[in-house]
Amino acid sequence: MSIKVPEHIAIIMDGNGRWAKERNLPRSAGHYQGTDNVRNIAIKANEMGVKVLTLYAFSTENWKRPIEEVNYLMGLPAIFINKFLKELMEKGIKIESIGDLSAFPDSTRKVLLEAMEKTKNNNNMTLVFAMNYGGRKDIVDGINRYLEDYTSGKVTEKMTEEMFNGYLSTAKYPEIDLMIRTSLDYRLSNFLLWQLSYAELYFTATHWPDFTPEEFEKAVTDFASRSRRFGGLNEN
Ligand code: V0D
Repeated sequence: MSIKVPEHIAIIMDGNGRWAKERNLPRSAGHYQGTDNVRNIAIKANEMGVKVLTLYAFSTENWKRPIEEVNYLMGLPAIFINKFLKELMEKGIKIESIGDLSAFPDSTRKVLLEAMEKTKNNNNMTLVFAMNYGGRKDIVDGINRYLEDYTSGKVTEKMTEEMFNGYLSTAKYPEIDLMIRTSLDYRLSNFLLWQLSYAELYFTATHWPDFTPEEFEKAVTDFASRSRRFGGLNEN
């Protein structure tokens, strides 16, 4: 029997620092290793038929980290793109982003915007990087955009849940089916708050650099069996 593959998966890629500490390496080594793993999991997700993979690369809270660490993180998009853009093109993977890019250094923003431009006609999976993203900010920004539309008369209806989806940064993506968090913290940490309302949640103790394509497949298979048990009447 073929399994029902989730259309949209979101991941909190936690544990790079802990992975490094356990090996007496600097935190940057964990982030570097984590960047390679973004490639491994994205390739696997694409092969499995996932349509959208949203990764929490940088939260609005991450600015509070030591300056050296923030600076190192700012260089990761370039490292990733230089290493893997060719492969993303070959596999038809498109890069997009959510979150407020205006706070990033010009060089980081440029790398991201160029990668988005180069991959925009790729049509297999969309790899969405949540960068300087916060779930509450997404909701409040959506409210303010609605307020503009309402006061300008562009919209006359009261708000509904359906309409509100359209005011979020994720408006064009399908509903999130599965959220994975590595490194065993049971928190949402201000990730996609509204969007995760109905998602299955998968938590694992594995640190992000050690989270293999095989374990990713297991998370997806678990999702498929849970949605068969709790889903509608038409499956089993
Ligand atoms: C660090 C683990 C890929 C979590 C993964 C700016 C935190 C590695 C990117 C990336 C980060 C972003 C945009 C893009 C291509 C790649 C990335 C950041 C952190 C913060 F177009 N990994 N990655 N960006 N980490």
